[in-house]
Amino acid sequence: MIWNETMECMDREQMANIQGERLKETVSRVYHNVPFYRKKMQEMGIEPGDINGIEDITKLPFTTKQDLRENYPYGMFAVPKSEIIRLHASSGTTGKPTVIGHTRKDIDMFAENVARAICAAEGTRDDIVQVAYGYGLFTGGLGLHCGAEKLGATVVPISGGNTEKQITLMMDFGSTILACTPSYALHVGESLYEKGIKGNDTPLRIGIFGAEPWTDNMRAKIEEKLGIKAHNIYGLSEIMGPGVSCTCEKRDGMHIAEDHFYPEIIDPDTLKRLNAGDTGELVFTHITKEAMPLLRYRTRDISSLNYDKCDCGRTNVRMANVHGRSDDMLIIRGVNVFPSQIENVLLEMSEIEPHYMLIVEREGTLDVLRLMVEVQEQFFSDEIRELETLKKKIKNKIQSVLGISVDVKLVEPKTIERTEGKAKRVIDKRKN
Ligand code: DLL
Repeated sequence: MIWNETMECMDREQMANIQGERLKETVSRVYHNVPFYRKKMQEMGIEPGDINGIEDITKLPFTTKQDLRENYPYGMFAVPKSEIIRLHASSGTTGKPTVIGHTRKDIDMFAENVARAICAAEGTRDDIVQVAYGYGLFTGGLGLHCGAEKLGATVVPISGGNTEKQITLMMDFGSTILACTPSYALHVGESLYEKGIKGNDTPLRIGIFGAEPWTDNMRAKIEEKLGIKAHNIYGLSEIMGPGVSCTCEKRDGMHIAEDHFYPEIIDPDTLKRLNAGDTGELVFTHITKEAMPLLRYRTRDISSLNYDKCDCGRTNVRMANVHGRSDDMLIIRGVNVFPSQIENVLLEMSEIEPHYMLIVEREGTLDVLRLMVEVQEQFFSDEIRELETLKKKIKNKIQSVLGISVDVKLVEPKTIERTEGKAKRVIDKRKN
């Protein structure tokens, strides 16, 4: 089912007109209400009157996370504080968090877009949605919650963690959709397996997973363990939260709610806008947001855009799955690697469990990449020779596919810590 056929299946020209109108209105609002934007635009010599359509977006300034930090906590708000009904904050690991405000209309828009996303992910009002994303300042829990309610599905607001209880309630309540991070989904799948419950014996049919990068190989593992069809949902707190985009039944990219968030792909070095299909940094501009509209917000996420009409009937642009952020990229002795590339190589090997950790260190002047990976119980024999052979196999495969050498350490299943939220798979000790 398509939740909002008018907006999701609109003729592209008509969509561009709507986007243009909404952009003009937004630019005028931030110019008059947000000193940060007025100053930036004045410095660039532009005024709201210079924006006549969506194609003029390239005249506008970019916004970065640093800009939000410098205006902490309320400096970017475009409405009086009395209009704000909810605050969220992004999970910044360094420095101050970034604060995001929402008016009532913004929260309605959030629910609308998550309802669209759940429908795209083949959910219906007959589903029981177990929301195992964290509730709190993180947008995952409340975001999925409001969207599922808007759709009219039944919500089980269990939040993350407490896997035993997740499983009991899932079986007792008959949850048909699990919404959580892919890494937590994997953990739930493993716990089911340990209890002797096979994927097909659960009431689950769909997974709505996101908030962190995951590869197609990881998706296959999760689907097998949980006996479901897994969908990818994307978003970020600064723009809204989950539901900025989501896969449809075709799973060939994630449809963006582009009547609310205008996407662009730029070259992160030159800041030049790239063409459709090119891979680069994803940038979003709010065109309906009230509380805190952001112009050309640099996500750091790497993706590309596909404007072809999808076989599902939607015309909304699709973004490619995000396999990493420009700041996640590791440079190991001059070679660029994303952790997801290593994940892809690893998960193609049947001997391996989908749990790994990358540690980057500097020894003298050289970068050293260490990989800790779990090996399936049956392969973890006492035969040192066999383990040595497996170690060599992993090392050679990574070397041949990615061109980097890696020190491999094989560990027993369950050695690597499981997370209920976003997985942390890289420790870069060079940064200390
Ligand atoms: O992670 C919002 C969210 C919640 C999305 C639940 C999906 C599901 P933040 O904590 O602000 O918001 O983190 C945003 O997470 O810039 C990406 O780097 C990453 N991310 C989010 N979804 C995906 C995804 C939420 N499907 C940051 N694939 C984003 C890859 C993702 N990365």
